[in-house]
Amino acid sequence: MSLKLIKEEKLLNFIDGEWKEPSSDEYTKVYNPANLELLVQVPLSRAQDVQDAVQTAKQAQKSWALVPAPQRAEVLFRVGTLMKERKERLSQLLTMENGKVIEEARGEVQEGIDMAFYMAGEGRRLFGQTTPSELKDKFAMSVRAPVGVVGIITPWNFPIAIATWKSFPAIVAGNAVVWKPATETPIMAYELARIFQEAGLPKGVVNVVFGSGSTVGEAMIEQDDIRVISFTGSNEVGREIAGKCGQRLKKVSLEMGGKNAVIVMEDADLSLAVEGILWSAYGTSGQRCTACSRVMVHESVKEELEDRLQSEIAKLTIGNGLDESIKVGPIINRSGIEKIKNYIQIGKEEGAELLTGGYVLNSGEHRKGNYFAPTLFTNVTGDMRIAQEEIFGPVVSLIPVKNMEEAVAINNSVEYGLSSSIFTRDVNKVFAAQRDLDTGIVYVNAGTTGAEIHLPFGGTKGTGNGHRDSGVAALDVFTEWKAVYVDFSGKLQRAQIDVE
Ligand code: UN1
Repeated sequence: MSLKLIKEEKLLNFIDGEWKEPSSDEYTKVYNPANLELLVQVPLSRAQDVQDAVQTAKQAQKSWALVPAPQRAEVLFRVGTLMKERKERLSQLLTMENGKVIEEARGEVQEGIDMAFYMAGEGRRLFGQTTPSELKDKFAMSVRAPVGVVGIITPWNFPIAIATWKSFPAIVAGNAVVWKPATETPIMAYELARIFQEAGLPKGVVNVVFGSGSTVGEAMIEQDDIRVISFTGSNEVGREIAGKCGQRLKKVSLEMGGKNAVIVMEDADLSLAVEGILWSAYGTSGQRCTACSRVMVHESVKEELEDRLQSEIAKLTIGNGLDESIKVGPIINRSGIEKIKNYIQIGKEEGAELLTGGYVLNSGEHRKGNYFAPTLFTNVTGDMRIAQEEIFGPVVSLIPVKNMEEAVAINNSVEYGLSSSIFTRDVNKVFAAQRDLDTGIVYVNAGTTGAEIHLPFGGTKGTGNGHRDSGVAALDVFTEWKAVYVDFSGKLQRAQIDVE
């Protein structure tokens, strides 16, 4: 299946409102993971391109910051409208470059549309506080000021949604953006840049520089004029970025994955739990930061859950996500497949029992793409590597437990803390679990995926460094608090001293 939705064979960087060749003249090829067809070539830019983008952004930001926020928001309303008009085209392109099935691609594009309208609304809020002064005839308030130029580094697994989570709050708050999208999924960046252009975003407010993390990402960190780096990606890379940004006193916001778990208690609605596990574990082929990869199940319902999951897994259709009947798409690339294969081996060696899956699908239609069979291990213990480390594939480990306390302790025993879920009908367990689960997101009677854009997104421990994407919390990443004191007494009043 070959849909020629974009004309370009080579994508270009987007700097100062124009499409520019990279200074390197080097490109890398982007393939559709469903059939390995060549989609486009993407620039491997150099530090010089980043510098050009930053200089442009710096100039553009000065006048953009002076545009009243409600007018800045008008651009986002137009961006949202254009995304809505192009939803189907964007979704198809997203499926082609990322592999996620078309229904999920539509969901991801919708997430971006929602973010556009939500953040456009912030143009009329961007709330600060007014507060009394301790002195007479003095007024005190805090306002949000833009930080200046921000750098955003986005992953391939949500190439448009996460780009909107980071760029839209930055824009509405009066910043300019230098954006490095993942080289695996450049088409969404190209499409979004075109939408910014058509929506009338002034030149230079958003700049896209394609290329590798080690060259372009590194150059972004080294640019003193980039005051914030917002990154979503691996824990390993995130730590490196944080270290380098720390040295430079650059603010850095990190979102680095998870080892998310569903807890199924003895009183759970098992049909609902099965649906929730299937959707959050095998949807997106497990390539979500929020994907469920562990299930702590009460021992009294373990066998029934195993049986039901196995029979539902057998019904999952796997293939090219452009086909509406397909439920599970491909894995992004060969190295993703290799990583998953390696964990299957580790699981077997650790003594986990493989119930289904555990192999690469490489016959018939599947031969052409990167497909991995949905996999279920059971009799896993919480300390096994397959229950501790992020696999980023369609692999679930069932861990039998005796009670909720044990399940919560296992949930909290991993390095990550993004999302967790509990299936129970007991209100006491619900409230205790939401308090005790050490994750940034907790679901009750739903799987571990499906965060909504007006709530904070992120997590504890190795998932992040205390910041959040999405919701009002995102504004904290892209603004500086400024405290403003206005003394209208006509005399010099000294705080902490001239008080009766
Ligand atoms: C991610 O996997 O990095 O909650 C983002 C969800 C989606 C976002 C996932 N709304 O699963």
